[in-house]
Amino acid sequence: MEHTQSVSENAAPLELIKTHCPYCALNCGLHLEVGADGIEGRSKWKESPLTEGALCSKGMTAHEQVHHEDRLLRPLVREGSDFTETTWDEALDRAADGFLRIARTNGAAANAVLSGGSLTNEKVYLVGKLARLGLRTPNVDYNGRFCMTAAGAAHSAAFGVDRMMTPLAELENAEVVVVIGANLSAAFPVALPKLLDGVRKRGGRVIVVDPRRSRFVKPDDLHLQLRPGSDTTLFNALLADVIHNGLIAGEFIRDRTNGFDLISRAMRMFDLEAAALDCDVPADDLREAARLIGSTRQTMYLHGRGPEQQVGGVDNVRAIINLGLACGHVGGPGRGINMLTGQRNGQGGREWGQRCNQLPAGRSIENDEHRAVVAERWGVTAADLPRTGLTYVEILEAAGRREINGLLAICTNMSVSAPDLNQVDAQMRALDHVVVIDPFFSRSARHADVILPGTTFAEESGTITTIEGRVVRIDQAVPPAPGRDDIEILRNLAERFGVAQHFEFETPEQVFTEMRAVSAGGPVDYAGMTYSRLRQSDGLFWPCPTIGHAGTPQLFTKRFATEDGRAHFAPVLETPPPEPISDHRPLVLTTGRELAQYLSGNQTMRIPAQNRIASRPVLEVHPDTATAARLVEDELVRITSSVGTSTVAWRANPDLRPDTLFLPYHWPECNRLVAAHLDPICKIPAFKYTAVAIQPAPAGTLGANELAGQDPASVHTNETIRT
Ligand SMILES: Nc1nc2c(c(=O)[nH]1)N[C@H]1C(S)=C(S)[C@@H](COP(=O)(O)OP(=O)(O)OC[C@H]3O[C@@H](n4cnc5c(=O)[nH]c(N)nc54)[C@H](O)[C@@H]3O)O[C@H]1N2
Ligand SMILES: Nc1nc2c(c(=O)[nH]1)N[C@H]1C(S)=C(S)[C@@H](COP(=O)(O)OP(=O)(O)OC[C@H]3O[C@@H](n4cnc5c(=O)[nH]c(N)nc54)[C@H](O)[C@@H]3O)O[C@H]1N2
Ligand code: SF4
Ligand SMILES: [Mo]
Repeated sequence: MEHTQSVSENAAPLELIKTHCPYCALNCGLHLEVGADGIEGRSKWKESPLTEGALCSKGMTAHEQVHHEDRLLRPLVREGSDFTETTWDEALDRAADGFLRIARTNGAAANAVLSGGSLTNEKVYLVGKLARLGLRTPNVDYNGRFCMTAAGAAHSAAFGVDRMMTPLAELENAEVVVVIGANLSAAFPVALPKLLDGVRKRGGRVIVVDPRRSRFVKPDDLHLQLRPGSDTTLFNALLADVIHNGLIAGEFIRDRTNGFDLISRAMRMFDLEAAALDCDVPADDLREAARLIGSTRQTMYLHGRGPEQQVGGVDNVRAIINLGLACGHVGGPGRGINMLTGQRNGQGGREWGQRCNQLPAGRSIENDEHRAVVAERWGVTAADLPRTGLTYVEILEAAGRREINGLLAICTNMSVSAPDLNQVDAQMRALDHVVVIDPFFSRSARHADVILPGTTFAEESGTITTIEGRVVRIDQAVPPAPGRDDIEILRNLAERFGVAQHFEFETPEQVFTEMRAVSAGGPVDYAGMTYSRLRQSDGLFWPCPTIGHAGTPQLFTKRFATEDGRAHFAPVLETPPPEPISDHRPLVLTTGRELAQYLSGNQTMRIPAQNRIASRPVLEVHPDTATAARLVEDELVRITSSVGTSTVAWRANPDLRPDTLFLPYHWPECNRLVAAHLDPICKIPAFKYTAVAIQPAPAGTLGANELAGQDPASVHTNETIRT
């Protein structure tokens, strides 16, 4: 651990611990100021990579969660409808016994693990290992299934791996930037909006593809305000126009890709005017976008969850990739087709084996060579490793059918974040044994039999892989308040499952050393990274195969990671939503982020400064739509979908399409409305498209603002759960 010192107001020396914000994948660097009483504040880490000391309001207050009065400090076990405190040993015994009993009676696959992309790489690795070797279940998946799997599946198929291909600082060399379904002002508020300003100042153009005009969009940008769900049609139209006007990169296509002929033939049938009507975007704007994109090699694409959280999520991303590849927008300065990873460790979270189809270091659980390598390095036989299991929503659905009976949930809060919460509540209730590991009592924890107090970012060391694919370190600032950390909890469970020999780690660094060895030669290679190299540098980008290797910030300069070394085109067509808008439900509800809150809110909703900015869900409605629906200012609105009804506050937003509504997702009111429709390839839920109707809420309806205070599910303290 590297320590520097600073002086606090009363002149007592404070230790400065370098770390990274625990919320979004920008992983802004910061210093925690540690004194005799623990964390006393935070200060700038000016030299931190990419973000250079800047923080959004969430990062400024993130440390307040560490010593928060709501922290779970002692394990809890269910006694009837209450929880009582107990010892670690008793809670761990009860947690493990429940799973062992279920495995004996119903088979190992009747237990499942759901985890999260906010865990450090070390914990992700141990979660996957515990599921496969300890519980011996195939059914382990993580909340990145809700987030990065459409982008991941599309990029892996096209390029061989799924990581941001061009570092974000390269935006300084881009002439055109295409932002597709990403709300940079709310979701990536540091560094990115500023980098886009730089592009504009140099005379470059920003093209935005989004049904909503967010704050980062400027008047001179070209905004294609498309019909929700129509990204594939729109990108096919751009590709057809680029081909028609001879703006493709012929040499690049010939030397470095395959499958273009098929695409090019398919695109000949494509009519831009018809596509423009279909997407509800002016045809001239599409032509202008195609001309801008195709006339420079320096075009960079940034795609967020807008096109991805759809039933055609993977195809939407492939349509973006087809266009970028045809124009040669990869493999060099100022260009790249970049996915914007979301959670703190959304990148590492999908590399280290907590996905149902994956072994560590991006290896496939169905590939016999990959199985053999991991089995050998784990000291087991390949036959011991389970095969592909169910994905997140499928696990919950299997619980509802009582095919899965035991659930270990670490770092995920399904009872706010999964689609169709009415069903999720029933599915969670149908489980016989639920163990939750979380620093705070979550809405999901209401269903737990055992709650084990989890670790906050300041209480552990480890590594995180940032949005760019840069592996960075976090250092422990204070000891874990509950007395043990997540890694120790996982080890304690492993001991009780009889596999202690596979979990003999005293420190996170020892876990990382094993991970490096397991990753050597794999698709995601960390072998050349050490904790001290990570600290001495600005972090290292994978692949980094040897100690002397400088890491790989820019991917695909000469070769793609596919077997043939080429990038692959794939023709795609728009997938219609299973429940399109109709006379009955004429509006599209789309959902997403609020700047001040993070995901299910279980951390940020406990921080007063964040709640002052955003304390309840507020539906955004175009003013014409509000008038047509006779909504009344300052009164509530009732939203009805095919699966649920929610009553919330609303406000007019002229920057939305009139047929589209936007609701921030951080409160349960949102996912009560969203049905569990999944992309058939990657099983991401279609969070961005729900057909709904709105009407003024009947007078006297209990509004969301009251609910947030009263619903015991929304925010818990140690006090409320024991009474
Ligand atoms: N403040 C804050 N920041 C966060 C998070 C947070 O919870 N709070 N979460 C982090 C995580 S995990 C993630 S994944 C990222 C998400 O980051 P983003 O993807 O940037 O955020 P979202 O708000 O989900 O929505 C993305 C955009 O998609 C648009 N959209 C909706 N439907 C469509 C469509 O059909 N096509 C297109 N092209 N666009 C559409 C919406 O209007 C919205 O502007 O944010 C990260 N950052
Ligand atoms: N309608 C709609 N729904 C969505 C989305 C949307 O745009 N619209 N976005 C989706 C996306 S992109 C995502 S990423 C998912 C997120 O879905 P969730 O899995 O619900 O994500 P979090 O709210 O971060 O839940 C993490 C939980 O783990 C705890 N935690 C945090 N760090 C740690 C740790 O280190 N150890 C332990 N033990 N616990 C920890 C937190 O307190 C919290 O309770 O939600 C998705 N749901
Ligand atoms: S939430 Fe994201 S942008 Fe805000 S400080 Fe944390 S890492 Fe940076
Ligand atoms: Mo996410």
